[in-house]
Amino acid sequence: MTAAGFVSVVGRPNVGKSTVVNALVGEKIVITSPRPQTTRNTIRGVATNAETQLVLVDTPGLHKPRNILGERLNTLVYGSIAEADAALFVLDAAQPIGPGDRLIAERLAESGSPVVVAVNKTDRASRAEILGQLERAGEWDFNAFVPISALRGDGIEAVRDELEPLMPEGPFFFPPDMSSDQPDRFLAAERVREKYLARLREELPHSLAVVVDDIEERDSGSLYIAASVYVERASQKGMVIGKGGELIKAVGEEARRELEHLFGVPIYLDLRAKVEKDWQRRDETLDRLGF
Ligand SMILES: Nc1nc2c(ncn2[C@@H]2O[C@H](COP(=O)(O)OP(=O)(O)OP(=O)(O)O)[C@@H](O)[C@H]2O)c(=O)[nH]1
Ligand SMILES: [Mg+2]
Repeated sequence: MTAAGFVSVVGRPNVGKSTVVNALVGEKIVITSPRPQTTRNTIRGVATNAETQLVLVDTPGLHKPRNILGERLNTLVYGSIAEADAALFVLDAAQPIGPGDRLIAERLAESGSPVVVAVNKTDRASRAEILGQLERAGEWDFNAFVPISALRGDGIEAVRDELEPLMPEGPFFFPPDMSSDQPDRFLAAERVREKYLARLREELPHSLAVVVDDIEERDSGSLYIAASVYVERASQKGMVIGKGGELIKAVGEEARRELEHLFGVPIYLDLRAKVEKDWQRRDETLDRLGF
């Protein structure tokens, strides 16, 4: 008999949720970055063993919303918790448990779902910090508490071992060799955004949205992908293009290489910068950009 279920991966921004999802899946399917609020959608990654399929739902970091986008993201997370069979609550080993973590813990407790707590980034914390964090988290009435380093892959098996028995018996939701349910256009847009997040400073990353407008197979077996890079103000357009088009070219080149690896075919990636005034604050643009 097989078992399969959904695991909502939740926590504050930047604690490493997406890195944990990639580690569990064993493949990079969601983007990560040192900037908070990298993840903006609930993205499913699939990790299948002989008997059990975990459908991991990566979520945006829960935070105090500053605009409609922020409110929509938080609503997504709460919805994801409600729909899941279990939650994986990720904490940063080196950061004290704060009001944000306590709020998430309360919501999880209310949901009644089983919860596994992962204390992440142990490679960056002292032994005392890790033990302290496990002890404080241990005051919550959750199922298991596991120290991990998602970056190094430490503790990932232990997390799997804790999650698997929590999955209900039943058939797999996805074919066992499938690692993500995301459409190619979304994966492509996210890779472009990730390359920008790595290169842009402070507030600009939050103003960025990437949309794939066109994706076509060419006769030669290659893929043609056209994507728009949206910013919120005319003054930001030059920043994403760079002097003489240098930045947009470099980002396009890096994203193209990773996408060729991901899709296994030659890729032609065409990037255009566009201004969409205050897109994060308007329902109409949020709908159109796919949030
Ligand atoms: N040292 C160390 N860094 C880590 C570890 N896990 C994640 N990181 C880094 O922490 C940063 C944030 O990781 P993400 O996986 O993007 O975090 P997230 O929780 O998904 O962030 P949001 O989507 O913005 O909420 C990235 O720079 C990761 O490389 C870890 O185990 N050790
Ligand atoms: Mg993330």
